[in-house]
Amino acid sequence: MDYTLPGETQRLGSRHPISKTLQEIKDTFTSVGFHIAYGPEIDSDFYNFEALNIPKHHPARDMQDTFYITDTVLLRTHTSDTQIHFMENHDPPVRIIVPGRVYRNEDISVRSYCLFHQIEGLYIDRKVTFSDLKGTLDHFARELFGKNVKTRFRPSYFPFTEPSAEMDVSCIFCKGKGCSICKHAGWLEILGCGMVDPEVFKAVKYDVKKWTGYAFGLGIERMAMLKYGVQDIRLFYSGDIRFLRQFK
Ligand code: 2NM
Repeated sequence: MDYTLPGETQRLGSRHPISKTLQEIKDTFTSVGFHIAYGPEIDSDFYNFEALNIPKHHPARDMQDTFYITDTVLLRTHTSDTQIHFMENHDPPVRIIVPGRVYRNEDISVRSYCLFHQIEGLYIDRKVTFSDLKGTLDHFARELFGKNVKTRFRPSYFPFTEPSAEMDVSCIFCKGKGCSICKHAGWLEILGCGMVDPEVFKAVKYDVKKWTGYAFGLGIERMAMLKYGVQDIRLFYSGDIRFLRQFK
């Protein structure tokens, strides 16, 4: 035995940036009282579309956007399907987030991939207001991007919420001054949200006179790209060890 020989170095692995970002976002919501719910990635068009007030001829239902397994069975395009399952099996109040994989049949580019991760949140109780939504999502933005970040809400549209909004944060790269990443807007869009449409409550047989709620959804890859300055979404799925090593 030659004790003077150099030892064999052990290479430590590192957690994937998507796992890290997911964990961080889950922690910020569980610390204010949300529970985590999981559901199937293969689901029926009732849970993925119908119960969410997405009508039969909506473009999102098109073969071009959704991977169908049969006429009525598909790969979920968002994790809201699991919120429908949850509401069917639990009476309000509801405070859940649903993390998971979702699938979209889109052209692959630096911004979009056929598979990505989402977290959607759902909060239902008596007399829930848009202020409750703003307070919670403001808190979330500051936890994730720092306490000096500013937020703004812009009106938007989703079939399952009314009113609906998109939330922006002041650009974390230029502090709102304008740069190439925020396309000189000073703001970055980070999530969609709104007050749950009564049509959704009807689909799960909740009393629309008694219950109100808010919901939101965000893409993990997008958050991770902003947080770590990653320019191409495909890098997360490349398995390239040189990319992954940077997240030690
Ligand atoms: C979003 C934006 C706004 C949403 C709505 C629901 C449900 F199940 F309650 F209807 N879940 N998630 C929602 C609302 C998702 O993603 C951009």
